[in-house]
Amino acid sequence: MPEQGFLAFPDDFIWGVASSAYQIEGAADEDGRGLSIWDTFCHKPGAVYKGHTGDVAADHYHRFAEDVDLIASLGMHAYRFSIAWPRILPEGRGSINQKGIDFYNRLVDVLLERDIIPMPTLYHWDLPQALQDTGGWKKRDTAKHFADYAQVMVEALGDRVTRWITHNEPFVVAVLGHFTGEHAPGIQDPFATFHTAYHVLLSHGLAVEAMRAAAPQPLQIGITLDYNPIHPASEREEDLAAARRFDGVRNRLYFEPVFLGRFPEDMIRLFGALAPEVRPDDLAMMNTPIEFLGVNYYTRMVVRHDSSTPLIEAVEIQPQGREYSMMWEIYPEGLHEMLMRIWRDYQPPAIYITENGIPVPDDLDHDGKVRDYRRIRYLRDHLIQAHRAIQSGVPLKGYLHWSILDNFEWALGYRMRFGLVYVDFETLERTVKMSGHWFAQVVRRNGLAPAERAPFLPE
Ligand code: IFM
Repeated sequence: MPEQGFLAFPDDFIWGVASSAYQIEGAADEDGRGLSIWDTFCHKPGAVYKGHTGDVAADHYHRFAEDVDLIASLGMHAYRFSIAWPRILPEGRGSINQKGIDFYNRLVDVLLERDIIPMPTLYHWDLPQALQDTGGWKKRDTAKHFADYAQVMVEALGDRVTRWITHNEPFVVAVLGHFTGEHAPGIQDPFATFHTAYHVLLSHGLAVEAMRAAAPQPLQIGITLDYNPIHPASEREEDLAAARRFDGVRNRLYFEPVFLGRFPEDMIRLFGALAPEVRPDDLAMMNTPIEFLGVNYYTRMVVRHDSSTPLIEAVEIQPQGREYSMMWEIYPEGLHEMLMRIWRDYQPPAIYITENGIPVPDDLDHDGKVRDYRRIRYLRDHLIQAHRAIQSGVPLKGYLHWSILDNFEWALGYRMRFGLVYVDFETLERTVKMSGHWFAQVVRRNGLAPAERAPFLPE
């Protein structure tokens, strides 16, 4: 008999952890890896916090077996990692680097030996620099090259890997990479923004088609989209309209093509001459049926009308009296709101939370422990909302925490620690944090016991 008040997850629920190649692998110029746009960006003075780079990162390339042991020791069912395109095709296309394939072969084999489901993401932002040099995601050709790369990977791993994610967070690629320029390739060009989104989404559909054609067995393919509930700062008509526009740029622009086979009309109008020419057969390709949606949730956004902000005429505000992490407002109920809306509006066949986590300025205590109680509270509060969504009928099939290891947080460098496992970036030694032990217990019991739901008290 389960304890009273125990929040049990479905028997087949998949628990896991996530990472991405550039953020943990290091070994930037080893074994024939080509340059990616993040290598170039990180070495640009002033682009990344304190000039940090992913050159070494958590050195996962050399320590992957130890890292898989850690994942196994926490009892995880699945591991979401990404494949570095420039390790496989140093020029982005053409000749294949066998050593790159060998690395992911070894990683997959070690995972399978430990009964951990590999869930690779094909694109987590590290475009080969050679493709950027010919126009990057602004160019339609890049979508075709991505599909070819996806095919290479399915030919290499598709006998053992059945769950695949094409892209991670196309919004970030389009907006942070090509509008604000905070991310590689550091472009600030409104024209490039929608074109990038268009080509990334097109490449998703082309890749799904190529992967299915190359697969030796049926695959489950999905895409990971990030989502923020957008709340108006007030009930004033202009703030409501601003929130609707923000939601369009932030969420609908990506969900509608993938699930409804269209771009939102209001977005086409908003972008006007900055919008790409939309071809019906491209929309059909973006809307290719997939087996699941991966969704990343971190926070909500509260926005108000602001006529001085170009194009969108809306700005994000930080409501008073709320709790914030080092990066965002902590808003667990937004996870439930998001899942309900996605389920109502888009009806994906299955949903996985492929990322959710919090940056905490963790440190080792004198006894070698990392007491990251804030992360435990964050996790607990979000899992309660995930459970609530399942009770409401959402086909939520898994939860993968971001991240397994502390890692390179893009333009914010190593200052932001998201891991369940602490990494000392001098010695590269790993220490499982309190949150890692706590999460392992949730996984073991397949749910949360009442004690874990009560406010967490430091020991
Ligand atoms: O670290 C990132 C990850 O690469 C993509 N999703 C958000 C995380 C935290 O910012």
